[in-house]
Amino acid sequence: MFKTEYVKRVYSEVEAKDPHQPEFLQAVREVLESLEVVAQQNPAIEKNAILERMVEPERLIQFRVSWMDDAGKVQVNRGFRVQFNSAIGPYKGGLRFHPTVTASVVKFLGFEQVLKNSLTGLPMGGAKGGSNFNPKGKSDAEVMRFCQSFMTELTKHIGQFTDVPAGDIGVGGREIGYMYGQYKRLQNEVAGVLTGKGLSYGGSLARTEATGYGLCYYVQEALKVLKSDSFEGKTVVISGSGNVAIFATEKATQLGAKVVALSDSGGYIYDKNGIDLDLVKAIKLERRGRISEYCTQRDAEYHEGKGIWGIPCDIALPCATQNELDGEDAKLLVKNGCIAVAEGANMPCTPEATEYFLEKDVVYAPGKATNAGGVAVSGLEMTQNSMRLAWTFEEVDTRLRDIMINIFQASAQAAEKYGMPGNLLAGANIAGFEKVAAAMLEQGVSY
Ligand code: NDP
Ligand code: 2IT
Repeated sequence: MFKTEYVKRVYSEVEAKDPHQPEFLQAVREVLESLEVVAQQNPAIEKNAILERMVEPERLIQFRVSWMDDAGKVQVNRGFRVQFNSAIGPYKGGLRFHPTVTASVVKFLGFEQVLKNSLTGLPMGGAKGGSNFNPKGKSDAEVMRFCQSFMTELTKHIGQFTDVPAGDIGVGGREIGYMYGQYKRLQNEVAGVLTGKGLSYGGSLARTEATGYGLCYYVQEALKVLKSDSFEGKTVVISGSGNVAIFATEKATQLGAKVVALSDSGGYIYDKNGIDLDLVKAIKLERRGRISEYCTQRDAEYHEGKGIWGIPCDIALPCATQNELDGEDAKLLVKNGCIAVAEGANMPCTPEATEYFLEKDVVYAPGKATNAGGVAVSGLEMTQNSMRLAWTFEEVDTRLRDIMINIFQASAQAAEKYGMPGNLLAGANIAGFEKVAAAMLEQGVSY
């Protein structure tokens, strides 16, 4: 609960304006709780209505996306782009294609993206977008027609110096390619307007791996500094089996851990011998199949539904979606000896789970810090596009690792500075906020 009148008022105004946006309210509440102490010590924040401006997006665009399916039927979806904050650079953030996408979901993601992008140290503002379009079960031709229609409207609002979208759930290389092709045709211009592009037309090496790898670099550093420990010999449970989960599995394994479980929205697999990642890649990346198929080829268990957090592990990496790990799951993990939880997904832990981890002294790190490697390498892709150069995998990967270590250090230092040592959640929120707030103050009452 809030302690100061100022923050209490800011939150209740958001609640009154957006009572039907639970995900957005959840994200705002968590951040405001961390920033209360900062606002108390810096009167310029209240005087210049910085928090009021932070919680109000600069622009929210909603649009109709009509397209024709393979049967010749016209389908209608809803598209969004929220351009949340441009204080430190052009808007930047992913696009999500999933039936659960609403204004609330894109606003929570855009709000978090502002602080995440700030933490990377690169000059990027925060944005997010997407559609309630469900790519599952659609043919490539249907996905292409949808993407072309989506981009026909989105193109009016983006640009390499304005807003640079990328992927997120349901948006990978295939979708980025179709959208990029349409942008280029509409604008008659070759520009780094999307990131996560294919390597043959301006993409960056290591962007595909970046979020999962970055997550593990952060955890490795946190374990080293806070516990004099590492991934070596640890048992790891990872939820999801998409882009983030797959490359988190790859890096955790390279760092000496054994990943024993992965999931999708249908259920989870448990392979006590350690996940065979080549098989997962073949199922998920090549065939767009279900994780249950793993058990037809390996001696492993498949369980329908949730329940993945009941598997005993040392380290848990939720990499699927928001609110996938609740208070009960947190209790189970701690009871089974889990020492670290780091978020590959955005807001995967409920507030009850987060609170429990902090209370029990589990190393807990929030997504806006731990999954920032994806957008960081997107920022590096923008740099390479502007320079008309392509760096090697090693060069990008080294920069990624440095950025993740910096994010851990900045978060730990901010937590320490405001009297909450070891609280990497508050630290990330504060470190991300300080730079954005300073930029907003210096630029006056513009937005
Ligand atoms: P993908 O689409 O590649 O994979 C998503 C995975 O999560 C799939 O296994 C999917 O299962 C599962 N999933 C999605 N929605 C749900 C749901 N409602 N319930 C249960 N499982 C679900 O997405 P990414 O790997 O790219 O993204 C995963 C998370 O990481 C998201 O929170 C995203 O915002 C975050 N993230 C992604 C970044 C990136 O660079 N891609 C960067 C930073 C954060 P199924 O196939 O059954 O739907
Ligand atoms: O949540 C995220 O940070 C992403 N989906 C990546 C955004 C990006 O612009 O690369």
